[in-house]
Amino acid sequence: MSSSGPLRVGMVGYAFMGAAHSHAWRTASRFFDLPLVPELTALAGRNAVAARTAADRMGWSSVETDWRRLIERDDIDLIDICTPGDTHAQIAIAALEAGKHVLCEKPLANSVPEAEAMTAAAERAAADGVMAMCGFTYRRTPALALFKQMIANGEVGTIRQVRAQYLQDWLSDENAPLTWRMDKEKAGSGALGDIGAHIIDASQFVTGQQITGVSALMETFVARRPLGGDLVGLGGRGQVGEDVPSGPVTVDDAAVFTARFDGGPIGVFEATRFALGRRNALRLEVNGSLGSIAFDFEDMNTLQYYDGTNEPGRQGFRRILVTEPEHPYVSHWWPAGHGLGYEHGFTHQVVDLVTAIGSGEQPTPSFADALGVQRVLAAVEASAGNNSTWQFVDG
Ligand code: SOE
Repeated sequence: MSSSGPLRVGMVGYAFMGAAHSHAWRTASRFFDLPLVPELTALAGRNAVAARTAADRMGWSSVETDWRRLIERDDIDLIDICTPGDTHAQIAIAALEAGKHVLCEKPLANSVPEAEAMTAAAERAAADGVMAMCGFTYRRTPALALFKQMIANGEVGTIRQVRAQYLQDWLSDENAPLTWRMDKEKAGSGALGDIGAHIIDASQFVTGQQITGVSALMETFVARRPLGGDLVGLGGRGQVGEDVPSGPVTVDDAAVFTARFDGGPIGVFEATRFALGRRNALRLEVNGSLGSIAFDFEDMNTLQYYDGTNEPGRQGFRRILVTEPEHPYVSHWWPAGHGLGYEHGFTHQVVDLVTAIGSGEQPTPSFADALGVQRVLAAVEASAGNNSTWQFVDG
């Protein structure tokens, strides 16, 4: 594939996700043939000095201190939104109305009405060839992409059960500082929206099925935390005490729920930031009539596969090292066995997005797909707020 010109990107935000996205924009065209070559044209952040420093470090050519200015610029084709959830809707809708493609971090929004407005804007823009995609990046981990292929090939037969966990532990310390990720106004929800959204998307992605209803429990274990956290939410320490200023945690620390899928399977989901010792364990297991597949992001280059059709006495889970050129995305990287990392999912996300834009096709997950996840998040909150009563997913 030969490239037919640049894709000039303007990115809003430059913390953890901004760094991951910048790496992807810089790298994608060096390892994959893309129809358009991404250019890191401008980065927007409110603090001019900090934004300039980040832009220089991450490779952006210019800086704006207001995202609106980014959208006004004629030399920007795509807006990449890496800010907290409370800003997603206004930035994405303004960008789409200005004819800019949009990549928006997950969860799509802080509420279903916002996500619906964004989806409507995306559908209007798509009529003019302007594309929008939500950044559920784990879909682009080769092992999870292979997981989906194996299910589609019938290698587990009829799916009966789905088991999904996203386990982190960075809030286990009650003196870990308060950040925007613990503020409902900014983040929408806590573990549920931040990491639960990933396993909702991943489970629907690999099975090709939608969650239709849930019964949930949510809990906040630490109600107040010391002030002074950074934007990323992973650094610093304080002590909640009489003379140390603290603030309320207004989101969930953990969310668990059972679910039904539209093709028949039942599911169990768990999202927590309090699973001591589990740093980033996004786990997914599917059990079908013929076999099972299991994945754990802490061992992200492998997949466990149990083939129930093997002869008795020879059965057992086998470990597939997902680093072969036959595996999704892998042939563009290193020789077999050399392994990929967290950042490669973001690079593959750019590859898939730019490829779709180049061919005029809708990239996935679309805003409509991400609205579907948002509706599951809302159903989980509604159920947890009503004594775990079964809640159907609207839409
Ligand atoms: C924090 O919990 C976080 O950075 C999430 O926001 C990301 O989506 C996930 O990839 C890693 O953890």
